[in-house]
Order: sequence, then C-alpha cells, then structure tokens
Amino acid sequence: MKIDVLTLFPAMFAGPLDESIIKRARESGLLDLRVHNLRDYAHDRHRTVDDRPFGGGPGMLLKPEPIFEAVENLTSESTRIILLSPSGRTFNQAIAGELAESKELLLISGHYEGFDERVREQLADDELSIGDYVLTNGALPVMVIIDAVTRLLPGVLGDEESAQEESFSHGLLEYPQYTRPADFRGMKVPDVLLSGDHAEIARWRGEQARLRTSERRPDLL
Ligand code: JF5
Repeated sequence: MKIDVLTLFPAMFAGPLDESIIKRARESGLLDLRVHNLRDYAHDRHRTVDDRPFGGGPGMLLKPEPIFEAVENLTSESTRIILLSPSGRTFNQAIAGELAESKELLLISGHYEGFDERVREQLADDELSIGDYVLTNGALPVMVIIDAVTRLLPGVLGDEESAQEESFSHGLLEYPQYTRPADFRGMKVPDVLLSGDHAEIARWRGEQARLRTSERRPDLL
C-alpha cells in the first residue's frame, strides 16, 4: 500500500513510524509511506497556508490553494483522500479494515480551527476523528491510522501475531491473563488457570471477558 501524508509538521513523523512492525513493513516494501510538507505547496513570499475565516470568529483556517495543489500533485484516480479532524466520523477497527483494502491513501492532517469547507466538499472522500478530544494538529491521528491500517496488510504481522488477532476479534475486551510466578508477593493466579482443565479454562475466560466488557464497555455488547 502507498500512503501519502500532508502535514505542516513532517518532523513529527520521524520516530513513531521507524520502529518495530511499521519499520519492518516499510523495509519489506509492504508499506510505501511518504510524508509531505503542506508549506511546500504555498508559493507566496511567506509560504502562507492559513487565513482568517470570512464572517469573523477566532482562529485561522487552512486555506484551500495549497491543499488543492498538493492533492493534484500527489493523487491518482484510485487515491482515497481522508481528512483528520475532531469533526470526522470516529475511527474504529472496522474502518481500519476498510482502509487496509485501499491501494493508495492520502491522509491530510488538520490544524488551527480546521479546513476551508471547499476542501471537505471537493477533495475529501472521508473525514475521520480518532476520538472526542482536541489535539493541536492532526499528525498524531494520522500516525494512529497508519499504524492500525498497516498491521492489517497481508504479510505485515507474523503468523504468531496474526493468530493472536484472530482470538481477540470477537468484539469483547480481553480476559485477565497471568504469567509466572503463580504467587507474586501473595497475589495468586486464579486456580482454574493452573488446573490443566482446558474446557474449564475456556469457560472461565469467556465469562471474564463478558463481565469485563459489561463493566467497562457496555456499548460493545
Ligand atoms: C485538528 C482542527 C484538526 O484534534 C484532532 C483530532 C481529535 N480527534 N481526532 C482528530 O485533530 C487535529 C484540530 C483542529 C483540525
């Protein structure tokens, strides 16, 4: 998959996407990631990317010209263009799965009070939020989406990691897990997990997962 990123803060992307599984995906060619500075598409003396909203009000908006020019330079017919902002629909695992089927993505990081509405209307195929809180810019949300999508690309996770995924994609929270020692400072591992009774262990885990989910995330049930 090819992913282009358009941001005012390209330096934020060095680090998080150069480690671990994402690093391996990039090195093996499964992910072709390119980060572009929005300012490179502004051509006035001060390379202006923002301006004041018509009608007044606080803050600045990303102006349309640099974003339109960047999109015209970076996309093909098959590119899915996605804005990141708190006004988007909330990203989740199902959306990650859909995006992982795309050939090319262009992720556009918002900033200030957001985008000129014409960017939304004319350019964007989708607008995504990663949750109901406000960040200083969309770089972290872009990285969250890249991470969640990349690990779903065929061949990115090893067999072991993929099998793990299978067992947790049942829509419940994880059951409690323990490793050695069986008694740590008097805190004991539940007897059932030491019993060797695999049917009973499976029953206990299912029960724990349902209990924990109804306690913490009743919206998932
Ligand atoms: C942003 C205008 C983008 O704050 C976010 C965000 C929160 N959840 N998902 C995204 O993005 C940065 C701020 C203001 C546009």
